[in-house]
Amino acid sequence: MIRKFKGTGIYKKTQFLPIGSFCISTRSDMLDDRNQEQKDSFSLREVMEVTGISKLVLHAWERRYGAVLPQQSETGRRTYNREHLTKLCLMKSCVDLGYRVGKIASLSIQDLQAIVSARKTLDGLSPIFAALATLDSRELERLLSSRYFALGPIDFSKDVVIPLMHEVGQRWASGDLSVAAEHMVSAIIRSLLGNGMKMLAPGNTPLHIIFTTPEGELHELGTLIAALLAQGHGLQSHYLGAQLPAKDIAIAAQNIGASIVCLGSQNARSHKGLREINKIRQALPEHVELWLGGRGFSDADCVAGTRYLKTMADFEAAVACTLEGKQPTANSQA
Ligand code: B12
Repeated sequence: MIRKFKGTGIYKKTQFLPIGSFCISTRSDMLDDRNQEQKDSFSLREVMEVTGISKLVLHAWERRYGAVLPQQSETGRRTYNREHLTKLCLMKSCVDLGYRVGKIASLSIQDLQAIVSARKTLDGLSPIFAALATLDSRELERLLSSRYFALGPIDFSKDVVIPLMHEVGQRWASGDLSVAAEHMVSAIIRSLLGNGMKMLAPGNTPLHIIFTTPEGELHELGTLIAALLAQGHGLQSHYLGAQLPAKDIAIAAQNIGASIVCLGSQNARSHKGLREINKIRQALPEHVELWLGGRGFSDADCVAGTRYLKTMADFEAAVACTLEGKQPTANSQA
């Protein structure tokens, strides 16, 4: 239900998004679309109405934590600006999520937004974790496939797979998720992402890029996602599976006519490190670029003639540069 707050152009929405065991109010999201008049000064009463924070609590947040500093008239009447209002809305959402005011009062609007949206993403994943807890593979497959078909392989990778697998890793490390559950979700995602390569239109540029992981590295989902992204950008992606020996990488690069070989790693201890990367570099012709993607290569980022790309954003930027014909900045030191 939405009702207009008399004379202000502000609407109070008495509707909350039920998210997991918490309720995140949609107040801060509402500010922009609602206030077309671009009003930038709000009375205490308006702030209380929009944020749902009582006068007592609001004053305590200001006094004790310096959450916002509204202008005060000689008679003590407070005037808040839009930034104050946004911050207070976000703070209220965080408090509803269980955060202590003392911990969040000094955060910026961007940081508060990040907390709220990370929580929303995570709560959107709660049916998936419920299926994982009971090892219900049919339900898990249904939930993941519906998201995959709704979003398409690229957005599914970015918006579902990366946050989901991160959380799987956390829960697995803390013993809250079984190894069987982690294997189950990895297998389903592996199969969906593999299918994604077929779903995407083939690259429309003459650039061929091959993807694999070095021997020992079983983590392949990040590499598969990179292959999908590259294809989405118009490169001709070839995903060769995980753990390809150096000499076979070189043969594949030659047979395919690849101008880039991209290796992925999510755990530095899984592969043989610098020695293996040097071996692969030497096996490849000089004109073939060697890109190293993922956190597992943070130690190998100094190998001459390679390019280290820590995140998917780094990878997409490198692809964009390549397409624009800019020279990549390969490492120069040995
Ligand atoms: C799924 C998984 C597995 C699966 C992999 C299945 C598969 N088919 O890929 C299996 C069961 C095989 C596995 C095994 C192991 N795993 Co594991 N695994 C994971 C888990 C849960 C998810 C990994 C994943 O796919 N994430 C999705 C990717 C896309 O996200 P990301 O890792 O955050 O990657 C980001 C960047 O690094 C980058 N990126 C990643 N890859 C690539 C590739 C390219 C080309 C580019 C450009 C960018 C890029 O993009 C992402 C977003 O920016 C992680 C937990 C986690 N927090 O990541 C642990 C994790 C990676 N595993 C870990 C460990 C310790 C292991 C084992 C050693 C466990 C064991 N005792 O046996 C073995 C090692 C096996 C081996 N020899 O490789 C640790 C690594 C710790 C570390 N030092 O970094 C993690 C972090 C878990 C943890 N919290 O401790 N694992």
